[in-house]
Amino acid sequence: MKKFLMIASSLALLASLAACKKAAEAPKPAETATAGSMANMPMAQETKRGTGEGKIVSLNAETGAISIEHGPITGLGWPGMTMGFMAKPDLLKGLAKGDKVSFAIVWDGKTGTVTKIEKSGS
Ligand SMILES: [Cu+2]
Repeated sequence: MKKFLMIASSLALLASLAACKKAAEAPKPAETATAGSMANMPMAQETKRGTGEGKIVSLNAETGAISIEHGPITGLGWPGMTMGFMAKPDLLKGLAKGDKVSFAIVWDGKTGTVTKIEKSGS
């Protein structure tokens, strides 16, 4: 009987240790990719689409280069930052430095290309 109790208590100890370890593990960040074929594509050479909001830091209407101070990019899992994108120059017509915009981009792993951009009211 004594032996049984010892085994039982050491099992309980093991179980509590296991529970401790599990609780201490950091939660994994949630997968931000939306369900569908895109999420199953290999990371390399993957083309991803994202949308975000931000403020135009600079733009060149001739080359289509645009720099946006943007918030988190939905679909790409990017945090907010300031970065440069490329766009068809026509897309940038009517936009100016300082404008708040909402935009959509395609990311090919190296370059973010703006596919849609418009002034956001707020
Ligand atoms: Cu960025």
